[in-house]
Amino acid sequence: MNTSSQSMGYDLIGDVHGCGRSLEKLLIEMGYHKRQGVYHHNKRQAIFVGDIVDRGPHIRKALSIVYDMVNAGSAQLVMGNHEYNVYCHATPHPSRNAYLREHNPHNDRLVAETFEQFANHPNDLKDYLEWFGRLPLFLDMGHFKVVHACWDHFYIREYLKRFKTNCISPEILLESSDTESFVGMMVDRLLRGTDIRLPDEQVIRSRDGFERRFFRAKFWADNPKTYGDVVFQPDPLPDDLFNRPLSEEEKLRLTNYPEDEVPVFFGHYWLQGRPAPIKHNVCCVDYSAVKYDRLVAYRLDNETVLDKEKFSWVYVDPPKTDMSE
Ligand SMILES: [Mn+2]
Repeated sequence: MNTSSQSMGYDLIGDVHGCGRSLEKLLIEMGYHKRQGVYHHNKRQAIFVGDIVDRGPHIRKALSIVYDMVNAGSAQLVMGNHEYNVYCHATPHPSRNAYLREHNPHNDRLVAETFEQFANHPNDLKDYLEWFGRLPLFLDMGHFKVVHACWDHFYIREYLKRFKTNCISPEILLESSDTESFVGMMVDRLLRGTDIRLPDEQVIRSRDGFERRFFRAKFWADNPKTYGDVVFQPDPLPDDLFNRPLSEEEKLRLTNYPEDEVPVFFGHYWLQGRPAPIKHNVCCVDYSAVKYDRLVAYRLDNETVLDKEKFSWVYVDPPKTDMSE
């Protein structure tokens, strides 16, 4: 892991989700330019928090920009749950007659755009899958940290002890397909965050049409007492659930990010509106680009207290007749 270049600036870029044209606009706006066909910046490096794929109209373009930048050293990418899903959806289990991730209508739907857009480019997809199989799950850069959804000290310490690397591998991905295994639980925690099951078999329907039996919870809540203290998702909880006390068991499932830690950056949570840090050391850079809000970057220098003036963004326009994003 790179801790040597504290003088270099870093641009932490939120979930792209196939908004390839908007990504290009954001990079140009931040002073990146093409050298031998690859975007780079003389004094800065881009760090993508994952979820380049799925949902949006220009997934191939987005992937090729990020892949080329990572290979040239002008960017880094941590794995998002969508890269994980695509990899596991496409990879047969070596000993069972199944894929690493079950094919069913819900799972198929989540990865549909990616496979459709690569239908005529199978070799490119193969290269990207190979790459996904070796991505870092998290980055500890010394003066800041990056993960797709949840920085969990316990899992990350254990992972480093066990595998001596921050990267995933095809072998580890195979193990993770057993959701009860250590790696299965870790991947779920880091890439999807903590969640709490709704009591009494309740179901809420989210705005994107999926039925949810869980709600997403913060990993930075201090001493939370109720569901309302930890809920962190675009869909609000009904009042009775919002005020419901957390059980001791539910509290144990949560994790916490200490106030005195270095800043942590992540995506995943579909924020909207004008970007701002969540806390002085906690920053989500996912502002719902693919739902026509903003593709956002936090431009980090050496500050330890994050500043709401240090975001850059481009608005993502709804499609017109020419299919622009
Ligand atoms: Mn996402």
